[in-house]
Amino acid sequence: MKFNTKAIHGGQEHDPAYGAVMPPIYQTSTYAQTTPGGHKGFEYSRTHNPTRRALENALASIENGNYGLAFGSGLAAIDAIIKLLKPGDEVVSTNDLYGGSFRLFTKIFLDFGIKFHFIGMQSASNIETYINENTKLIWVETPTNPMMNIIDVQAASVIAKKHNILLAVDNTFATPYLQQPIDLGADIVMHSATKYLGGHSDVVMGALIVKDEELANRLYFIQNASGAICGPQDSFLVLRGIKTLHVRMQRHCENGKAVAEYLASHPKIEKVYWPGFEDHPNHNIAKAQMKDFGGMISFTTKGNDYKEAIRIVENLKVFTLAESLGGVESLSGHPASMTHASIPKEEREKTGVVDSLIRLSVGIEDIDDLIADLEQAIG
Ligand code: P1T
Repeated sequence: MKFNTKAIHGGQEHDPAYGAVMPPIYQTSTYAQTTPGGHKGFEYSRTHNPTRRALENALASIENGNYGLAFGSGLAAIDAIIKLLKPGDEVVSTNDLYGGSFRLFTKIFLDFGIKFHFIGMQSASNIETYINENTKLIWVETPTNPMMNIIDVQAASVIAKKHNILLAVDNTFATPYLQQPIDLGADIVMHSATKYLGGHSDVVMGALIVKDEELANRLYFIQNASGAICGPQDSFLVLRGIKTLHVRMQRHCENGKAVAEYLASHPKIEKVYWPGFEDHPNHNIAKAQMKDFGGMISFTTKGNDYKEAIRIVENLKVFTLAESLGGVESLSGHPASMTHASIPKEEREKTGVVDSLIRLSVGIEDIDDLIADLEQAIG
């Protein structure tokens, strides 16, 4: 099956009870047993739920994995990955990543004896410099949030395999429509399903997809034992979202390109970060590992003027100033004070997250209205 068909049918069966085309929302915590252990495959909804299972099967299908796991948030999914590790283990992570992932690593797991190296991965060979006998995981986000850096997943996977280390890729920005990390050699794909997979800004959810059975079983164990699962209603909503992922992504990419080009030609804008530009440092890798360049764009104001950046986000009307991304509606954000506020100023400025940086999640509205909104807001 090709991707567009998988988005709609992948891993799905019609409901065995009445043939419902969409899986019912099994809003139940438990399941009747005829005798202890005598049940129909479901015992308790932390462990399994039929609606969540339908979603997990869809997730596995669209990411070309064998196993999907859904969690209560993207951070809960990352938390489950790090719980594969033990005190003394080390992680090599990209230094440009979602602020909440950085906070989880440094404010929670550092205290559990796990060491993190935050490094620039624009040249994947840099990863190898930080690998030693304690390294157990490479953490990649590509495109990165919010600087839109591109990391070569295939090159990272060659290094991971050489040293027998797990490679996890946060595929939230790209989605499986644009990029399939398992095919590029990743062991674990992670999503904030809150974003493009859900697609309608109405759910908070996380997802993991893996190919290897043993790794899947370790993660299922953590999912059940730690219990950070999502509910059936949210599972239904994300499953519904996935069914239009391919058409939404097409429009996100089209609108994203038009907005990036508009901003790049604007005299009041200093720099636009978008991997579709030929002069983006890793444009060629983006072209090779992604189908298109997505709808996320960051930019700075001329002269790196913080007040000007705030004025612009306050003036935008069609773009709503809000945390999050990946919904049908366009959003703007100020990473330094919002999504990346938990990264110390000195650290975030090293990667380019300066006070004049604005991030846009370009939605699927009419492009003329989006450009007109930017025009009136920037002036
Ligand atoms: O918000 P949650 O579903 O827990 O997902 C966390 C997360 C993980 N990875 C990436 C790349 C993310 O962008 C996020 C969440 N990001 C935002 C809320 C944001 O506005 O950037």
